[in-house]
Amino acid sequence: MNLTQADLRLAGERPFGRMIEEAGKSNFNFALYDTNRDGIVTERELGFLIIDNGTQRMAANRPTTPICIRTRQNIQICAKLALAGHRPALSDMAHELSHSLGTTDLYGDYKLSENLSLMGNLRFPYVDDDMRLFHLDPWHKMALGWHRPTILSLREPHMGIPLHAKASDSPYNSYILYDPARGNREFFMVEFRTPNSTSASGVTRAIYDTDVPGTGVVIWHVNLGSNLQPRNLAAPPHHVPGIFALGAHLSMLNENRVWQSGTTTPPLRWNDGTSAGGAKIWVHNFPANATDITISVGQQLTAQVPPSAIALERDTDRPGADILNRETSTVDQCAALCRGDSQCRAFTHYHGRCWIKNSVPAARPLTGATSGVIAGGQFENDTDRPGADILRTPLATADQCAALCRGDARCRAFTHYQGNCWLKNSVPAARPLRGAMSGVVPR
Ligand SMILES: [Ca+2]
Ligand SMILES: [Zn+2]
Repeated sequence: MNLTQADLRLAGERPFGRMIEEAGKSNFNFALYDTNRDGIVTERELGFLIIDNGTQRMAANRPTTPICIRTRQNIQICAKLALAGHRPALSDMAHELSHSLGTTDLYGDYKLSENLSLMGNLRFPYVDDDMRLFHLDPWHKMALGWHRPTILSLREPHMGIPLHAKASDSPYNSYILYDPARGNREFFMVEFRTPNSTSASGVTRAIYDTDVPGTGVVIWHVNLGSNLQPRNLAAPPHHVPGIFALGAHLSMLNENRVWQSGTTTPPLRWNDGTSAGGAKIWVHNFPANATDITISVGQQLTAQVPPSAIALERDTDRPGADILNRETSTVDQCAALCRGDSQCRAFTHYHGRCWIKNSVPAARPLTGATSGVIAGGQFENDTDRPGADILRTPLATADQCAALCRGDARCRAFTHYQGNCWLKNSVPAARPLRGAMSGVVPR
């Protein structure tokens, strides 16, 4: 046994080396856990949590390597070991055990992840036997292979996205918001956190993420290095971890970073200060005991047609259905005129004049004319249009639901609610429904 106390201890804390030696001498059958039968037990095969009776609340994770321990059964232990005193916080033990799986600390001077990730500044070293516990941040869940988020581009608006706080894995447990031009090392992750959980009997109880400080959306800014591990942001004299939860502004540092019902973020910004396309995140209203909510992402968070939803048609006229015509020098001005009129469904710009239309007349070739069709119609927030269903299908966003309706000649209206899309062959009366988005498609 070459291992010495000095190999493993935190400065003068405890005889880690002795504890591990003793474990190796025990009759515990480590060979049972050498699943790939290479004579070595690693942290991929067995989790080690060593609790001593000498220290109180300290916790750490130390590898046995480069020196490995040889056990009585002539098996080597070359593993990461979670170490704890006998009265540590539960979160400290979970934190140290997770290091054996490869998690990374997200500490920082501003406590940006405090109480929102097991890897943040969440520890309670001054309280004996503290039982508070939080989930890992969504990046760690993804990195560990526990969860696959839904990926959305910040280049397009996404209206009415379902977001689920459920213990079971769902594609709507978190989203990655990214800019294709920016690559895969800097992006945002969005999740819904709540201490509530709906049981089979429908009773809301605090069993999921019990001690998260508030109910709402947590927005993570993720910065990775070339090894795709969190890259700490050098901002001397302060330290900011590579993954941190966004507050509304700097004055919110050290405050609750849960975005509550009905709140809207300022435009998201990248670390170099540039705007992420002006995109904001809008948390739709939700009741206090919600476990499923709805958010939207985009520049315009009101019920407006997003500018990108206009499909331009070159050398095309759409004669008829005119509600207004006016001189405009550019197609953009004509499109803006249409967007600014709630009745406008299409427009044609020709020889410096703009016609806006309250329906979408048939297209005809006309050299020099540019037409445009409003793709989406207006979204009706928190609105259901029950009945007249011709199709129901799971779809992540209300945008996709609207597109499905536009592509189906029978469809006159749609409702998107909790990740499902209903298409309707008439326009049923509107009824309020929190989290639902409906729309009427002009035909
Ligand atoms: Ca092995
Ligand atoms: Zn740690």
